[in-house]
Amino acid sequence: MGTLSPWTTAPTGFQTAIVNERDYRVYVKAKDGAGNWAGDAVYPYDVVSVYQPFRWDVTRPTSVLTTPSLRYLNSVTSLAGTAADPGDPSYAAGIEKVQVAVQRTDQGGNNCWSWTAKTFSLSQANEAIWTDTDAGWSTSTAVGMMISSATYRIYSRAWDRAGNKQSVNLGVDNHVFTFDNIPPWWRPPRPRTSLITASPISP
Ligand SMILES: [Ca+2]
Repeated sequence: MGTLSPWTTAPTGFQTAIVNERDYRVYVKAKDGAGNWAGDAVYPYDVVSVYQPFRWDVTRPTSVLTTPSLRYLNSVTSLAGTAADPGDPSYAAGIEKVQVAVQRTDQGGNNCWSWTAKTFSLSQANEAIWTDTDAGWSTSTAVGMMISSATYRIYSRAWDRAGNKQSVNLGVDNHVFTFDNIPPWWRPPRPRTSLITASPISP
């Protein structure tokens, strides 16, 4: 037989037997009809060994928003935060990317920001509400996103390099703030008109 491609195997219990956040190697060897072996190593580090290394990580990463941090704001130019892949620091896969979504909570219906349409027009179940942030986990707010007196909820979602994504409870996990860039209204009081009419005092 010339080739056997692809070959596959699915050992029972393999996935539950391996330990989270550890490095593994899968070794392979093959023998032809004449008895010649390839990859027939006696020990794992034999030079003839043929293997594929991988790291097993099934722990979800985390992220939090740090900018903006206040409840009421009159300027929001960027959304930024921090992210981490918890667990054993020597074996956790590490952060791949962080995504962010913006929701207007003072308006009902489909109130999540569309990064392409530039409107609050998507349902929170729509994956298009998420946009990738830059490597430093920040993204700029878009023109038309921040309207005075509107209330916003910001979500962040981290992914690790093993493909685990942060679990986000939409409508619950969030940072909420009210945007207001209109100065408060104030009018100086007018002098009261005197109700007392002066009259000459008779002697
Ligand atoms: Ca992880």
